Amino acid sequence: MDSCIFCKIVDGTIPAKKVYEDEDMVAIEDINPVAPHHLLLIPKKHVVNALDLTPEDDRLVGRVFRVAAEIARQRGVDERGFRIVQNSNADAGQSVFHIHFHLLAGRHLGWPPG
Ligand code: IU
Repeated sequence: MDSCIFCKIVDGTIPAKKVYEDEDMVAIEDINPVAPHHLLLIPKKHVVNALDLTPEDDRLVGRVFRVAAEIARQRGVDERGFRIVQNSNADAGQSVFHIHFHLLAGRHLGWPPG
């Protein structure tokens, strides 16, 4: 999608600190981190949010969770804990309308979220 900032991050037109990439997704450092570890896992396919997923994306979403867990393990935050968050639409605070999954770790994460 031409006007989508995350499509541009995925294709490298806009620079970002990529920490992981495979054929399906990239993981980048969030530019406005809210935790000591704050990454975004961004599928390369332009999907708006959870409401836009189709059955053919089931494998992709499962893979995002497995990669997020692997990154948490590599960063040594797996035992203390981490959170994977996907915001869909306004009340959840979605600000970029290309699906992404926040990986948050490195501090106590309160519950319920704000
Ligand atoms: P949200 O779930 O749509 O609210 O999250 C969007 C996130 O994308 C937010 O944490 C921003 O700081 C982050 N972000 C980014 O890392 N790089 C960008 O160029 C833009 C947003 I625009």
